[in-house]
Amino acid sequence: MTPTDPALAAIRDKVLAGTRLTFDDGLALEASTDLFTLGELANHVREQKNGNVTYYNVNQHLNPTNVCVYRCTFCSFRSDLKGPTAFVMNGEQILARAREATEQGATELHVVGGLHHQLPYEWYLGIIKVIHREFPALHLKAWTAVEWDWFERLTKRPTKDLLAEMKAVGLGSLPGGGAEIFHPDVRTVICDYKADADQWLRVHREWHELGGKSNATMLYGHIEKPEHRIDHLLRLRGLQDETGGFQTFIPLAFHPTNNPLGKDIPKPSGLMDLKTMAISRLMLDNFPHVKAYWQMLGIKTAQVAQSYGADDIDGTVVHETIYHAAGSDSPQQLSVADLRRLIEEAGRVPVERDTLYHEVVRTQPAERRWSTGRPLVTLN
Ligand code: V47
Ligand code: SF4
Repeated sequence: MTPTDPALAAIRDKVLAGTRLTFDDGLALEASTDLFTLGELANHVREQKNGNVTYYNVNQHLNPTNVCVYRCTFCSFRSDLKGPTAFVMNGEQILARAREATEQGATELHVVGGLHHQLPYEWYLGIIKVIHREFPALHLKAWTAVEWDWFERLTKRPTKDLLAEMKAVGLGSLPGGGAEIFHPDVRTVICDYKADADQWLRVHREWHELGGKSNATMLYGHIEKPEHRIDHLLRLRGLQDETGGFQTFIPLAFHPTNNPLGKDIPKPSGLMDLKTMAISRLMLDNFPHVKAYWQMLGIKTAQVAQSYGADDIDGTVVHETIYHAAGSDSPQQLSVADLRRLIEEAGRVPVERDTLYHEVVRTQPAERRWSTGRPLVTLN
């Protein structure tokens, strides 16, 4: 089919020939409103890489504290040290959550939080150590590069050593958070002081050099411009060329509720969500997976995004707080049946994966493992 936007014709030829897209190609994609062609091209790449499969996992989130020394202007989750909503979980609460995850059949715990003013690095290390000791089958995807950079500032020890130390006691992989927008024109406005682009990328490089896998994100739909998004994607593509350690890219739509940045900024439109998904898939030609995180996009857009480059919709999640603090109206959790229906309705084949994309084969229906008595959310 011929693109309705003639500017996309040359890019279409490149994508079909498997030729890498340039920064200027990225800008041309950004400038186009030919959503149909963007989706068609992204879907071509998606199907080449992942066929007709959409992945999901059975996971839970754990945010051990919301107290944070930083003040990212987009953040609705953080609290001051003595703020009325400040919390720090104790060891018992943390283990109880890991136990609940295990009982519900989770293969992964996603552990991230604030950078607490007073807690030492050993507190963060201890969380990984005790959970892994008690529940060794649970994959711990823990601490964003921003947190690792903070641990270095706390301990004055190189992140490389800290990563190796935590790997030895059970760290499984790194999540993709904290990347926001790398370009300093934006980064210094939305999250000054925390790890900059080079520091974020360095932590992931070091983790990859240790043989680990990680994810990457991009926070879009606020004050950034198209050139900042393309710059961000190309920096990630550059590191992936070097290490091959990234598994999944997750574009994160800005949620404007309860944070200073959101005061005059609306939520990104459906068009922008789908365009960003498609452009990410097209620019990140060396990333195996692109995720439509349903908690962030909403269930409906996540379902459609499977035709715009996404081959993963994340998991059951449970206990998500970052997006709910920022105004997400997605449910707190989805059942496995709901996730599978969401995927099948889009004409894809649902495959449960573990964190490292091994297929999970269950000997009993996953649903029977949901035993807490809490009602499960059902898709309409
Ligand atoms: O780094 C914070 C973002 C991220 C807001 O690796 C916000 O599999 C939008 O990285 N509006 C954390 N976004 C979440 C994250 C993530 C999520 C799911 C899966 C994975 C993975 C990683 O959330 C932060 C920041 O970029 N964020 N506040 C907000 N108001
Ligand atoms: Fe702290 Fe993370 Fe929120 Fe920034 S996004 S204020 S680092 S919790």
